[in-house]
Amino acid sequence: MVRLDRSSSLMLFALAACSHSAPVQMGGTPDAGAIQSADASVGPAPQNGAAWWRDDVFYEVFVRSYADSNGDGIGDFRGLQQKLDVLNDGDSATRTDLGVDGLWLMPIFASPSYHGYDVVDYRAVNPDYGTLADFDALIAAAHARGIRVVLDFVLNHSSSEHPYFLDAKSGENAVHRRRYLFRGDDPGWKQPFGSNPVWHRTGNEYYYGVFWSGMPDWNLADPAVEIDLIDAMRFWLARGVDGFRIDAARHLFESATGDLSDQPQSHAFIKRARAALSAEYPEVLLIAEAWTSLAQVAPYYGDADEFHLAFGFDTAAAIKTSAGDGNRADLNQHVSRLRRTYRDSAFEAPFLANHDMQRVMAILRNDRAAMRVAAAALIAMPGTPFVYYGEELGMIGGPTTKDEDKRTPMPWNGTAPGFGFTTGTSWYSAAEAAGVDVESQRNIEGSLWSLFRDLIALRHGQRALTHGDISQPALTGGGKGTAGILRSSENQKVLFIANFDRAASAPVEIAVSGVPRVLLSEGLSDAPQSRGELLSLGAMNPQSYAFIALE
Ligand SMILES: [Ca+2]
Ligand SMILES: [Ca+2]
Ligand SMILES: [Ca+2]
Repeated sequence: MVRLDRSSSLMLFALAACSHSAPVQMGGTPDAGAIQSADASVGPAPQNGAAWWRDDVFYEVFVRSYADSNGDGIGDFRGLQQKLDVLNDGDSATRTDLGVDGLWLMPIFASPSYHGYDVVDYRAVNPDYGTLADFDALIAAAHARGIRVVLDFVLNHSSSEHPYFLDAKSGENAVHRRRYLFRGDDPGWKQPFGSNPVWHRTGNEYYYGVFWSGMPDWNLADPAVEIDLIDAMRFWLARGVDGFRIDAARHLFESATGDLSDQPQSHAFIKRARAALSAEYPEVLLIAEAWTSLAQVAPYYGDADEFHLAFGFDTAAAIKTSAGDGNRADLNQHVSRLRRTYRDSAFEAPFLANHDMQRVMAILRNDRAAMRVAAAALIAMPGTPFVYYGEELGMIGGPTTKDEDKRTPMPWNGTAPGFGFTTGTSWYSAAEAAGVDVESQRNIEGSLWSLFRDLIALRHGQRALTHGDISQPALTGGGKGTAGILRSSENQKVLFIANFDRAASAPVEIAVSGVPRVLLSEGLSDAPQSRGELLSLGAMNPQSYAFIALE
């Protein structure tokens, strides 16, 4: 029943780029309970940092899996640098690039693991990925194209092979003993997100590691640890890095009684780190990985003095559920909660999936039409969107739910065995379906890659999408899959309307005024008609959507 008419329905009209400078208020209804702000007063939200990211679309890269420049089967800095022109060539007039303006690099520091989330040296790059000079060259090449770069920073824990931990576990009088958490007995605490024990035996004592024994948590209450880690962040900022994605932000501190998430000391730590870093680097961007519900993520905003952005895990779930089920309910309820919970909806970093999740296309069971509506919904959301590498191709990933299968090498062409990722033997192999590669899709009209490019270009040209408030105008008619989101800036309104259903809807009317102009649409059967305070869209085709400017 999937009808996907690509022949005539994709329209894109790029508008002139908007100003990037003026601080702009975000609307939304304050909810003092959720924000936990001392002065969560009604009115404009404060400017939360430099806010350059509000115009940007980010792209998450696993360097090991992106592009291998030297044939050793491992992606590296030079490989990524060689592919930058596919991501953004620095020329807004060309359309041969995806147009993303931010990169989040998963951990690149020295580490014994393939993923890098257990660091042994916070000031050294993983030699698998190249040298520090290669890294510097990558940052310079990214900046030359207008791409900013944020690094994954694992504040919560180190590797159990970190020299400080090797020293600390040697005994009570070790020099670095206080940098980690030891005790003589196991209190029996379990992970807040799982059922594994968090105290790990070494000799006749125990150390704390919320993820596993290979990742001992730092004792962040130790001033030497705080100074060291913030200094390590300075080290990378001085090299030109634009910010950090803070891993496991919920678990920085833990209470003496075993409450292992969202402790007040974690908030205080981030405020101190931000104040210290912002004083020297006013444009720094700090992004929270707080993998929890909207209401529990919201406090990480602080008083616009804590994180600048937080990933929208509930947003990801809502979009995927609505697209997968063909039902608007999840997205509608989520947007309503977002409006009630966030004083500043620009705090959101919406996304569809990341390296810890099964890929979107796997969740959507390879329904490419559902994937396209999901991508459009992502671009309609407030905040700063993130795309996970390969999402723009519809990568499925490997066949299992293990982490490596969520982080498989990027297919650059359809030629086995390396698929353009490597000329050697890939560190990990998982073949995608035919056509799921860059060469088959880049600049091919109708491809998912081209849709992502067009959606990103649309967003860049519409201030209502990058800076606008979000509201949910009343919708009549339609069906279980029809949803409308209105984004409004000072002088611009853009309506996103979708039918997630795999069946056509009844005629739809939505309570917005203005002369409609379709900016980008897919599968829209009738031209939208303004009828006073209502916009009439006619019956909507299965899995169709449109972005409509109201002028
Ligand atoms: Ca390599
Ligand atoms: Ca370009
Ligand atoms: Ca911790």
